[in-house]
This record gives sequence, structure tokens and C-alpha cells, in this order.
Amino acid sequence: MDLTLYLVTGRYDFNEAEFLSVIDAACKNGVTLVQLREKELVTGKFYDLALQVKAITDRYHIPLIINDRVDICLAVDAAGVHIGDDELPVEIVRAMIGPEKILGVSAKTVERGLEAEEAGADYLGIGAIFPTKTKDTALTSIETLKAINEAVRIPSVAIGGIKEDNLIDFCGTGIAGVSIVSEIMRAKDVGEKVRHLKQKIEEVLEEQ
Ligand code: TZP
Repeated sequence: MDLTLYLVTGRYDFNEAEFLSVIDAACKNGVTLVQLREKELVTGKFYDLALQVKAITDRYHIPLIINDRVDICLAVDAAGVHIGDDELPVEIVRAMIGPEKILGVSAKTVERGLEAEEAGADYLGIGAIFPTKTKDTALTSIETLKAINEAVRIPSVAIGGIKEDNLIDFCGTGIAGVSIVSEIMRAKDVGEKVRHLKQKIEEVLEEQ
């Protein structure tokens, strides 16, 4: 599992072909993990979309993570699932997906991070670090991000309002990578944006 540059999808007003082509361009140009995050779709449509996204990620040998939906993860044999605060308990999800699949858990506090690790999480998603329009959620400071990283052994990714020009703020925080929605999904040139982000985040991670 390479968390360096983790694309989390957003639908915006893309039609399906446009949405899939953004994911394809992101995969082709260097994202290391893709999370399909769908809050509106009914189950059958989510399943169909997940199959199409998985065909793309498989082509690039990039693991696909499904946001929240254990059933969809199992149905399409995705690499794993990412769960937030209001989902099933982490140990129950681990039991449902088995030992091999990747389990990501959102954490805003040291306590939640430690609990998630204990219950079988493979990585933590920590945020929102910067203000974001993509999700209505409380902010988590860089200090808290560092404190969570120091407390747990599993790797973590930062999320929320992350852009090319604030990647530098993660120097010395101990993260394993960044999760990004709008900066990639809404880029004018997705391929170029991903290449720039990848180069910069690799520089930041080298200095950890
Ligand atoms: N969880 C915390 S913030 C966030 C999620 C899913 C949204 C991040 O989106 P963006 O557009 O990269 O700020």
C-alpha cells in the first residue's frame, strides 16, 4: 500500500464518461491509491460505477478503496474500504472484510487513532487539515496530526483542503501521504496537476 498521493473521488457535475476519464488521467500520471467516494448513488448504481472504476485502477495496478460501503468493496473485490466516524465499529468491519483487504479509518484525535489501530485499521485518514468545500467537517490542526502520527504505528494520510502550494506545510509531520479530492478532480489539466503534486509530495516525504 503506497499512500503517497491518494485520490479521493468527487462527482461534481461530470457525466460518467468525464468522471472516468479524470480517474484514468490521475492513474496514468501518478496517483498511488484511489478511493471511490459516493454519497448519493443507490446501491446498484454504486456497484456499476465501482466496477468501471476498478477496471481503470486494475489497468494501472493501483489499489481501489471504497468509501464506507463494505458490501460494495466485497461485491467488486476492491482492495479495501475506508470508514468514517459514523460507520460500523472498526473491528466489525475488519471481521467482515477479512485480514487481507486494506482498512482505512478517519481519525481526528489521538484516542480515535489508537482505538482504530487496535481494532485492525491499516492506515488513518486525518483531517480536515485546511478549510474545504468538499465536506462539511471540523478542522484538525497540524499539531494534532503530528500527535496522532507519533502515537500510532500505522501510517497516516492528511486530508482536507490540500493543494499544490500547501504541501510544504506537511514537512516534518510524519505523514505517509496526502488524500486529495478537488485539487485533482477539478484541475484544468488533471495529468499535469497530478505530476506536479507527485513531485512535490515526494520532496516533502523525503524530508520527514
Ligand atoms: N474528509 C475530510 S476532508 C474531506 C474528506 C473526505 C474532503 C477533502 O476534499 P478536498 O477537496 O481535497 O478538500
